[in-house]
Amino acid sequence: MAEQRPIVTEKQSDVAIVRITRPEVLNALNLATRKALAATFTELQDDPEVRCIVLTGDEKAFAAGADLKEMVDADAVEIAKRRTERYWQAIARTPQPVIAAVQGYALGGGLELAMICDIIVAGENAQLGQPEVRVGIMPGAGGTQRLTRAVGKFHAMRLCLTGRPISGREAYEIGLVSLVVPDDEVMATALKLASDIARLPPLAVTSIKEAILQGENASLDAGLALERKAFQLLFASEDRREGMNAFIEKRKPQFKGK
Ligand code: DAK
Repeated sequence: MAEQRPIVTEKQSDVAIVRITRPEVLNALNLATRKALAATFTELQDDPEVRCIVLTGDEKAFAAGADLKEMVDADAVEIAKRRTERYWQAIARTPQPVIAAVQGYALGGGLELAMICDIIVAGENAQLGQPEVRVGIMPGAGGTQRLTRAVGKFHAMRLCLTGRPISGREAYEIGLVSLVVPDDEVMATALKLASDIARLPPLAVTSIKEAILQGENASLDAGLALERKAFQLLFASEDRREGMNAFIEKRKPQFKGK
Protein backbone atom coordinates (compact mmCIF):
# COMPACT_ATOMS: atom_id res chain seq x y z
CA MET A 1 0.00 0.00 0.00
CA ALA A 2 1.38 3.41 -0.93
CA GLU A 3 2.33 5.54 2.05
CA GLN A 4 0.23 8.66 2.53
CA ARG A 5 1.84 12.05 1.96
CA PRO A 6 4.38 12.69 4.75
CA ILE A 7 3.39 16.35 5.01
CA VAL A 8 0.05 18.10 4.89
CA THR A 9 -0.26 21.86 4.59
CA GLU A 10 -3.35 23.84 5.41
CA LYS A 11 -3.93 27.58 5.41
CA GLN A 12 -6.03 29.36 7.98
CA SER A 13 -6.18 32.94 6.74
CA ASP A 14 -2.59 34.24 6.93
CA VAL A 15 -1.25 31.31 8.99
CA ALA A 16 0.01 28.12 7.35
CA ILE A 17 -0.10 24.85 9.29
CA VAL A 18 2.44 22.24 8.24
CA ARG A 19 1.75 18.81 9.69
CA ILE A 20 4.02 15.76 9.63
CA THR A 21 1.81 12.77 8.90
CA ARG A 22 3.61 9.46 9.47
CA PRO A 23 1.73 8.37 12.60
CA GLU A 24 2.57 4.68 12.05
CA VAL A 25 6.22 5.44 12.89
CA LEU A 26 5.66 8.33 15.32
CA ASN A 27 6.48 10.80 12.54
CA ALA A 28 10.03 9.50 12.11
CA LEU A 29 11.80 11.68 9.59
CA ASN A 30 12.68 9.71 6.48
CA LEU A 31 14.21 11.32 3.40
CA ALA A 32 10.84 11.74 1.71
CA THR A 33 9.53 13.66 4.72
CA ARG A 34 12.62 15.87 4.91
CA LYS A 35 12.37 16.65 1.19
CA ALA A 36 8.66 17.39 1.46
CA LEU A 37 9.28 19.71 4.43
CA ALA A 38 12.00 21.58 2.54
CA ALA A 39 9.82 21.95 -0.56
CA THR A 40 6.86 23.10 1.52
CA PHE A 41 8.84 25.72 3.42
CA THR A 42 10.52 26.95 0.23
CA GLU A 43 7.08 27.45 -1.28
CA LEU A 44 5.68 29.18 1.82
CA GLN A 45 8.60 31.63 1.83
CA ASP A 46 7.33 33.03 -1.47
CA ASP A 47 3.71 33.25 -0.41
CA PRO A 48 3.07 36.87 0.62
CA GLU A 49 -0.20 35.87 2.26
CA VAL A 50 1.53 33.61 4.78
CA ARG A 51 2.68 35.67 7.74
CA CYS A 52 3.41 32.89 10.23
CA ILE A 53 3.83 29.12 10.07
CA VAL A 54 2.93 26.45 12.63
CA LEU A 55 4.84 23.18 12.30
CA THR A 56 3.38 20.20 14.12
CA GLY A 57 2.85 16.45 14.21
CA ASP A 58 0.05 14.76 16.09
CA GLU A 59 -0.86 14.13 19.72
CA LYS A 60 1.58 11.18 20.03
CA ALA A 61 4.61 12.67 18.33
CA PHE A 62 6.00 15.84 16.88
CA ALA A 63 8.70 13.57 15.43
CA ALA A 64 10.56 10.62 17.01
CA GLY A 65 13.79 11.45 15.17
CA ALA A 66 15.46 10.34 11.99
CA ASP A 67 14.00 7.16 10.51
CA LEU A 68 16.31 4.53 11.97
CA LYS A 69 15.14 1.91 9.46
CA GLU A 70 16.46 4.13 6.70
CA MET A 71 19.82 4.64 8.41
CA VAL A 72 20.60 1.18 9.77
CA ASP A 73 22.41 -0.06 6.64
CA ALA A 74 24.00 3.22 5.56
CA ASP A 75 27.76 3.70 5.70
CA ALA A 76 29.56 6.99 6.39
CA VAL A 77 29.91 7.86 2.71
CA GLU A 78 26.24 7.23 2.07
CA ILE A 79 25.25 9.40 5.05
CA ALA A 80 27.49 12.23 3.84
CA LYS A 81 26.18 11.94 0.28
CA ARG A 82 22.58 12.32 1.44
CA ARG A 83 23.44 15.90 2.49
CA THR A 84 20.30 16.03 4.58
CA GLU A 85 21.42 19.34 6.10
CA ARG A 86 20.18 21.09 2.95
CA TYR A 87 16.58 20.19 3.82
CA TRP A 88 16.81 21.75 7.27
CA GLN A 89 18.58 24.81 5.80
CA ALA A 90 15.48 25.43 3.67
CA ILE A 91 13.43 25.65 6.86
CA ALA A 92 16.01 27.75 8.71
CA ARG A 93 15.99 30.31 5.88
CA THR A 94 12.24 30.94 6.16
CA PRO A 95 11.76 34.67 6.84
CA GLN A 96 8.33 34.30 8.45
CA PRO A 97 8.27 33.16 12.09
CA VAL A 98 7.85 29.42 12.52
CA ILE A 99 6.18 28.02 15.64
CA ALA A 100 6.71 24.38 16.62
CA ALA A 101 3.65 22.89 18.32
CA VAL A 102 5.01 19.88 20.21
CA GLN A 103 2.91 17.10 21.68
CA GLY A 104 4.32 13.68 22.52
CA TYR A 105 7.80 12.77 21.32
CA ALA A 106 10.29 15.29 19.96
CA LEU A 107 13.41 13.17 19.91
CA GLY A 108 16.75 13.33 18.11
CA GLY A 109 16.21 14.87 14.69
CA GLY A 110 12.67 15.69 15.85
CA LEU A 111 13.93 17.94 18.62
CA GLU A 112 16.54 19.37 16.25
CA LEU A 113 13.72 20.23 13.87
CA ALA A 114 11.76 21.94 16.64
CA MET A 115 14.89 23.91 17.58
CA ILE A 116 15.15 25.30 14.04
CA CYS A 117 11.78 26.91 14.67
CA ASP A 118 11.53 30.32 16.35
CA ILE A 119 9.04 29.59 19.11
CA ILE A 120 8.28 26.20 20.68
CA VAL A 121 4.96 25.52 22.39
CA ALA A 122 5.07 22.19 24.23
CA GLY A 123 2.54 20.08 26.04
CA GLU A 124 3.14 19.32 29.73
CA ASN A 125 3.73 15.65 28.94
CA ALA A 126 5.71 16.02 25.74
CA GLN A 127 8.97 14.09 25.73
CA LEU A 128 11.93 16.03 24.40
CA GLY A 129 15.40 14.57 24.12
CA GLN A 130 18.52 13.69 22.17
CA PRO A 131 18.60 9.87 22.42
CA GLU A 132 21.12 9.33 19.59
CA VAL A 133 23.84 8.11 21.97
CA ARG A 134 21.65 5.10 22.79
CA VAL A 135 21.87 3.89 19.21
CA GLY A 136 25.60 4.54 18.90
CA ILE A 137 25.56 7.91 17.19
CA MET A 138 25.31 11.52 18.31
CA PRO A 139 23.13 14.51 17.42
CA GLY A 140 23.99 15.56 13.87
CA ALA A 141 21.70 18.46 13.03
CA GLY A 142 22.06 20.95 15.84
CA GLY A 143 21.57 18.89 18.99
CA THR A 144 24.99 19.71 20.38
CA GLN A 145 24.91 23.32 19.10
CA ARG A 146 21.41 24.85 19.12
CA LEU A 147 20.56 22.94 22.29
CA THR A 148 23.68 24.25 24.08
CA ARG A 149 22.90 27.81 22.98
CA ALA A 150 19.35 27.41 24.27
CA VAL A 151 19.94 25.76 27.64
CA GLY A 152 23.67 26.06 28.35
CA LYS A 153 26.44 23.50 28.60
CA PHE A 154 25.31 21.55 31.64
CA HIS A 155 21.74 20.77 30.61
CA ALA A 156 22.90 20.07 27.03
CA MET A 157 25.54 17.65 28.30
CA ARG A 158 23.01 15.86 30.47
CA LEU A 159 20.49 15.50 27.64
CA CYS A 160 22.98 14.43 24.97
CA LEU A 161 25.14 12.19 27.15
CA THR A 162 22.32 10.26 28.82
CA GLY A 163 19.85 10.29 25.93
CA ARG A 164 17.09 10.53 28.50
CA PRO A 165 14.13 12.68 27.49
CA ILE A 166 12.60 15.42 29.63
CA SER A 167 8.98 16.48 29.89
CA GLY A 168 7.53 19.60 28.31
CA ARG A 169 7.31 21.07 31.82
CA GLU A 170 11.02 20.50 32.50
CA ALA A 171 11.91 21.73 29.01
CA TYR A 172 10.13 24.97 29.85
CA GLU A 173 11.95 25.25 33.17
CA ILE A 174 15.38 24.99 31.50
CA GLY A 175 14.50 27.38 28.66
CA LEU A 176 14.24 24.83 25.88
CA VAL A 177 10.66 25.78 24.98
CA SER A 178 8.86 29.12 24.94
CA LEU A 179 5.60 28.01 26.55
CA VAL A 180 4.24 24.92 28.26
CA VAL A 181 0.50 24.26 28.27
CA PRO A 182 -1.83 21.31 28.91
CA ASP A 183 -1.36 18.78 26.10
CA ASP A 184 -4.74 19.35 24.53
CA GLU A 185 -4.15 23.11 24.35
CA VAL A 186 -0.89 23.00 22.39
CA MET A 187 -2.34 23.54 18.95
CA ALA A 188 -4.81 26.22 20.01
CA THR A 189 -2.05 28.09 21.83
CA ALA A 190 0.32 27.87 18.86
CA LEU A 191 -2.40 29.03 16.47
CA LYS A 192 -3.36 31.95 18.70
CA LEU A 193 0.29 33.05 18.88
CA ALA A 194 0.60 32.65 15.11
CA SER A 195 -2.48 34.72 14.37
CA ASP A 196 -1.36 37.42 16.82
CA ILE A 197 2.01 37.60 15.03
CA ALA A 198 0.34 37.49 11.61
CA ARG A 199 -1.56 40.66 12.44
CA LEU A 200 1.63 42.62 13.16
CA PRO A 201 3.56 44.54 10.48
CA PRO A 202 5.43 41.84 8.52
CA LEU A 203 8.52 43.92 7.74
CA ALA A 204 9.08 44.56 11.44
CA VAL A 205 8.37 40.90 12.27
CA THR A 206 10.81 39.48 9.72
CA SER A 207 13.45 42.07 10.66
CA ILE A 208 13.21 41.06 14.32
CA LYS A 209 13.57 37.38 13.43
CA GLU A 210 16.57 38.09 11.22
CA ALA A 211 18.31 40.27 13.83
CA ILE A 212 17.88 37.69 16.59
CA LEU A 213 19.12 34.80 14.45
CA GLN A 214 22.02 36.67 12.86
CA GLY A 215 22.96 38.18 16.21
CA GLU A 216 23.24 34.73 17.77
CA ASN A 217 26.22 34.01 15.51
CA ALA A 218 27.85 37.40 15.84
CA SER A 219 29.82 39.39 18.40
CA LEU A 220 27.74 41.78 20.51
CA ASP A 221 29.09 44.77 18.56
CA ALA A 222 28.29 43.20 15.19
CA GLY A 223 24.84 42.16 16.43
CA LEU A 224 24.09 45.64 17.76
CA ALA A 225 25.19 47.21 14.45
CA LEU A 226 22.95 44.83 12.53
CA GLU A 227 20.04 45.58 14.83
CA ARG A 228 20.58 49.35 14.47
CA LYS A 229 20.65 49.19 10.66
CA ALA A 230 17.51 47.05 10.53
CA PHE A 231 15.81 49.47 12.96
CA GLN A 232 16.76 52.47 10.79
CA LEU A 233 15.52 50.72 7.66
CA LEU A 234 12.08 50.19 9.17
CA PHE A 235 11.65 53.98 9.14
CA ALA A 236 11.33 53.62 5.36
CA SER A 237 8.22 51.48 5.74
CA GLU A 238 4.64 52.71 5.42
CA ASP A 239 3.66 50.38 8.25
CA ARG A 240 5.99 52.21 10.65
CA ARG A 241 4.24 55.53 9.92
CA GLU A 242 0.82 53.86 10.11
CA GLY A 243 1.64 52.16 13.43
CA MET A 244 2.83 55.35 15.09
CA ASN A 245 0.02 57.53 13.66
CA ALA A 246 -2.59 54.98 14.72
CA PHE A 247 -1.23 55.09 18.26
CA ILE A 248 -1.32 58.90 18.36
CA GLU A 249 -4.79 59.05 16.78
CA LYS A 250 -6.06 56.34 19.16
CA ARG A 251 -7.26 54.00 16.38
CA LYS A 252 -6.44 50.50 15.16
CA PRO A 253 -3.54 50.39 12.68
CA GLN A 254 -4.04 49.00 9.17
CA PHE A 255 -0.78 47.32 8.24
CA LYS A 256 -0.10 46.61 4.56
CA GLY A 257 3.33 45.01 4.62
CA LYS A 258 4.81 48.03 2.85
N1 DAK B 1 12.73 5.50 13.21
C1 DAK B 1 11.96 4.54 12.65
N2 DAK B 1 10.85 4.02 13.23
C2 DAK B 1 10.49 4.51 14.44
C3 DAK B 1 11.24 5.53 15.09
C4 DAK B 1 12.41 6.02 14.44
N3 DAK B 1 13.15 7.02 14.94
N4 DAK B 1 10.63 5.79 16.27
C5 DAK B 1 9.56 4.97 16.34
N5 DAK B 1 9.47 4.20 15.24
C6 DAK B 1 8.46 3.21 14.93
C7 DAK B 1 8.70 1.91 15.71
O1 DAK B 1 9.65 1.10 15.06
C8 DAK B 1 7.32 1.31 15.69
O2 DAK B 1 7.10 0.72 14.41
P1 DAK B 1 6.52 -0.81 14.31
O3 DAK B 1 7.40 -1.63 15.17
O4 DAK B 1 5.12 -0.68 14.86
O5 DAK B 1 6.57 -1.10 12.84
C9 DAK B 1 6.40 2.53 15.79
O6 DAK B 1 7.18 3.64 15.36
C10 DAK B 1 5.93 2.80 17.22
O7 DAK B 1 7.08 2.85 18.03
P2 DAK B 1 7.23 2.01 19.38
O8 DAK B 1 6.47 0.72 19.28
O9 DAK B 1 8.67 1.93 19.69
O10 DAK B 1 6.46 2.96 20.39
P3 DAK B 1 6.71 3.13 21.95
O11 DAK B 1 5.58 3.99 22.44
O12 DAK B 1 6.93 1.81 22.63
O13 DAK B 1 8.08 3.96 22.09
C11 DAK B 1 9.63 5.72 21.49
C12 DAK B 1 8.14 5.26 21.61
C13 DAK B 1 9.66 7.08 20.82
C14 DAK B 1 10.23 5.84 22.91
C15 DAK B 1 10.43 4.66 20.68
O14 DAK B 1 9.74 4.43 19.47
C16 DAK B 1 11.82 5.10 20.36
O15 DAK B 1 12.72 5.06 21.18
N6 DAK B 1 12.04 5.53 19.08
C17 DAK B 1 13.37 5.86 18.61
C18 DAK B 1 13.76 7.24 19.09
C19 DAK B 1 15.15 7.61 18.63
O16 DAK B 1 16.14 6.94 18.95
N7 DAK B 1 15.23 8.70 17.91
C20 DAK B 1 16.51 9.25 17.47
C21 DAK B 1 16.85 8.65 16.14
S1 DAK B 1 18.49 9.14 15.61
C22 DAK B 1 21.86 13.52 10.36
C23 DAK B 1 21.52 14.40 11.34
C24 DAK B 1 20.68 14.02 12.33
C25 DAK B 1 20.15 12.74 12.40
C26 DAK B 1 20.47 11.87 11.41
C27 DAK B 1 21.32 12.25 10.38
N8 DAK B 1 22.77 13.89 9.33
C28 DAK B 1 23.41 15.18 9.37
C29 DAK B 1 23.09 13.03 8.26
C30 DAK B 1 19.26 12.36 13.48
C31 DAK B 1 19.34 11.16 14.09
C32 DAK B 1 18.26 10.68 14.96
O17 DAK B 1 17.26 11.32 15.15
